[in-house]
Amino acid sequence: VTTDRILEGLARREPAALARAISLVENQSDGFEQVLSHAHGLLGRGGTRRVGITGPPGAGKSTLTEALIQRFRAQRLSVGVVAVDPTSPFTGGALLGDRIRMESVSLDPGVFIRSMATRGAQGGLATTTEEIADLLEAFGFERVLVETVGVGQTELDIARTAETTVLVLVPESGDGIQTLKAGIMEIADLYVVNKSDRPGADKFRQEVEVMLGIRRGNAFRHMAPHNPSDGRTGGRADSASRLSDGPPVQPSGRWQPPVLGTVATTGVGVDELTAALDRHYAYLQASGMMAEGRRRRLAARTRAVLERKLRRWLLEGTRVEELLASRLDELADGRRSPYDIAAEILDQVKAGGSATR
Ligand SMILES: Nc1nc2c(ncn2[C@@H]2O[C@H](COP(=O)(O)OP(=O)(O)O)[C@@H](O)[C@H]2O)c(=O)[nH]1
Ligand SMILES: [Mg+2]
Repeated sequence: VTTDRILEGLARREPAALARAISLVENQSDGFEQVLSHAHGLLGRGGTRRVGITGPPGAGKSTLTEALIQRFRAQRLSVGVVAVDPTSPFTGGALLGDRIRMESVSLDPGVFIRSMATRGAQGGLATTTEEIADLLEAFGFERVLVETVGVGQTELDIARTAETTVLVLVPESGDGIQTLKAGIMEIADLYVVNKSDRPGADKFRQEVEVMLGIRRGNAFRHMAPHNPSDGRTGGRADSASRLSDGPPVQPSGRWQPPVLGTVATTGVGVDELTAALDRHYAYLQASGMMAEGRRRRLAARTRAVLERKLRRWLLEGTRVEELLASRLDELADGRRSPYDIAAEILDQVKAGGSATR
């Protein structure tokens, strides 16, 4: 019944229904998959573009997001935003801070901003975020921005659910170069050195270009540029002397991720950023990567949904918990191992240990 009401509200394009649908998905409440399945039928029609924005805390992602929203609105494009915030008692205030700073756009009906807590979404955060982005697209937003905090695997997974991934770095973050060395740089399609008003920005940007193999430099000559791990970003240039101002697509036809400088607070470089987003979108379409990426994401999504269903069934639809409880003594006093018991439980479940109801 609730689900039907939400679906009706969505059909009438009521923001309140959208907010309820998002909560339903976020909490995986009854009927959430029904809403998502319905939304799925509305995807891929309006030419919505999704952009993931990630980077270390304080890099200026939210400020840049706001600047992008303003650019898109100037082009009369509607924008939906999902901001994934880490939920810790120490950073809980960040949510409110973001909301206040987003004030310039928050009263605009062409803009919908949703902050999402990371608490509780065990392991499925990237999937849940992508599903919320689906809801925004199904609702009709023409640009969907996904902001995540951090440069760990989870954040990258989230950012990569978008068609274009932007990694925001800042010159003064000493760990910037550590980030590069850790090899996570390869995942982005666009690199932004924000706070380019700060000293050392040009040098930092050049260092990033050297790390990506775009520019020949002295600083990291001893290190081999990273190779693409998944072919998504196209990896390093054939010629290390290529400058970032050169063509974005290499002779081999692969995308060369540009490194852009921005000052999000004043809007410097934001036009160049939107132009680079357009170029990347055009590249995705012309190269066939868009269709390929879509197939890959659909397969990944189906696997994730299947895993989620299996997990739920295992814990709620079988006697797993009961069997585990009955073997806890043997486990606790060391007679048996968790592996031994897990194998036994799985055997029993497979043999028909479905719900005892
Ligand atoms: N000097 C300078 N400050 C900036 C710039 N962009 C953002 N900031 C400031 O950096 C702080 C963190 O920005 P925020 O967008 O919240 O970062 P986020 O954590 O990455 O979302 C805020 O005080 C911004 O005003 C910039 O380009 N230059
Ligand atoms: Mg932020």
